Amino acid sequence: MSPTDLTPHRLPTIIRCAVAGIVATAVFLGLADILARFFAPSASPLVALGNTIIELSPPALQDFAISTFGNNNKLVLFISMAVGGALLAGLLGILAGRRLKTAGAVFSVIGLVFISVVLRRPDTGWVDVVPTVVGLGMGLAALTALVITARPRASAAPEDERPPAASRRAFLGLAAAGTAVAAVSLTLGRSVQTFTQDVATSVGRLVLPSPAVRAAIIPDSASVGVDGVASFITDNSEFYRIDTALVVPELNPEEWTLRIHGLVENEVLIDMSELLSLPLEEHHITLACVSNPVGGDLLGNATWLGYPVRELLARANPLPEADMVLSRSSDGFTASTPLEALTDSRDSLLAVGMNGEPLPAQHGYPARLVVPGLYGYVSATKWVVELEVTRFDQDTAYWTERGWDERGPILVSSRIDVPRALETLPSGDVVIAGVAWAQHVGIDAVEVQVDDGQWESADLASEVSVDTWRQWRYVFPDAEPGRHWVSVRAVTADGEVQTGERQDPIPNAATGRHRIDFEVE
Ligand SMILES: Nc1nc2c(c(=O)[nH]1)N[C@H]1C(S)=C(S)[C@@H](COP(=O)(O)O)O[C@H]1N2
Ligand SMILES: [Mo]
Repeated sequence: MSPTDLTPHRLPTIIRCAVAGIVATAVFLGLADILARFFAPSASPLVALGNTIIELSPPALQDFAISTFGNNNKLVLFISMAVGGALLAGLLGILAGRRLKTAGAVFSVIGLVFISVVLRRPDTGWVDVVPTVVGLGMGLAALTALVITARPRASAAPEDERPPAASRRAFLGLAAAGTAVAAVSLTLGRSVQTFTQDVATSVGRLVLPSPAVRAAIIPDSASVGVDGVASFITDNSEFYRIDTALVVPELNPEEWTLRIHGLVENEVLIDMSELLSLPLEEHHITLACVSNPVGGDLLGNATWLGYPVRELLARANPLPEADMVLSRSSDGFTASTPLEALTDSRDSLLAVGMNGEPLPAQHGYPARLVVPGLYGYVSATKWVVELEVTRFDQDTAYWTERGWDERGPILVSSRIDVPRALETLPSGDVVIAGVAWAQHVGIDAVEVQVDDGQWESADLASEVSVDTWRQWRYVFPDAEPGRHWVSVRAVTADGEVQTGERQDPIPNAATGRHRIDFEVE
């Protein structure tokens, strides 16, 4: 055999051992993950670790991940975990090749770390460590068996690094079996449908009542009719998703309740059948994420069906000293909403429907808050189970503890959707179009500046509600061939002009004007 012959069954011992470490770790985490389906969601060591990383990562990193990867931030986290984990597991396998006992001890210590990570989650108790313990045992067994077959026999001639053929086959067989076990468990463990038939079918079963108050009819004139501009209503499947939940919480609407307590005269407990029997209202409201970068797409507009939070709070009757409502989700996320935004005349909803359907699981099924005029992180709690009436000087919320503004009002902003950045267009008139928003204040004007010329007024689509975004359109006449650039700014109904001063999202949203360059042929 030539020294460079690295066909799979001729791999050097060190690589076989690294493979052993990776396969054994995958067996551990895969088996624990599938077993966890019978326990709490965070009983999966993988899920618990991912959630712990999210929770403990510095706010700047979390903000970077959301601003840069947007809806894909969790995928990026998973991939980083997989790459980092495989590296560590490979090293562990190599160690096992030299000192199996030491590696076994390290493996067990890692297992203990996973156990403590699982126990730290808000939704787990002692029994939820069972999947990790069982997985750990199987992983250790896999590591031992794999490493023993991966190592050259002591009896082999010293110059022959390779184990005998029988042992090579045993190693390959074991490695393939281990990989199959891990792959099947992870695939089944991660496919929500497998063990959640009852939730999946109850998603289908929650029948929304028709609204007592219907949303405004959306006229054709709410759209400027330019292809490529975000449509006035965002499809549920295209709606941005931002949350700290690595695994989407699965709440059974039959067991769901919302508890209102704290600085209130009466504690209120409401369940789903009572909620659905109340006169529900439908409103178009544009939701936005504070982490949205200038020109970004972390916002969307939907028709929400729900019950006014104002009415629920009136039942509870907040005490005069209260000034904040801390809403809490089933997975421990919290948002601090100024009490006033939930009791004034705006259409703050405890929502159960989104664009004519029950809330999709990712968007808070079976119930969430939607508050016009405030960023999602201080108001739009998904999977909401609790409203604690309190005070800003007494309580803080998830993102406030990480350096973000405690009140989070939405800032006026605008975006160019057409043309696309760096698009090449034929000469002549150039259609420029996009959206602008200043929820709960309203957009009065949008202005466009091409090539550092005058600020020109864009045409506005008709206003459906001050709580929604508004499309705009401007035709730049007779564009000369060559490079051009365009900026946009919006003016609110209060006369506030969107600032051109650039500021990062933290602590209270990015500012600055969206600008794109395009080319005319
Ligand atoms: N339970 C829970 N609710 C949450 C969050 C969260 O992390 N957990 N994120 C908030 C943030 S930051 C935003 S911008 C909105 C996004 O709502 P969406 O995912 O339905 O678009 O949800 C809010 N509600
Ligand atoms: Mo957000």
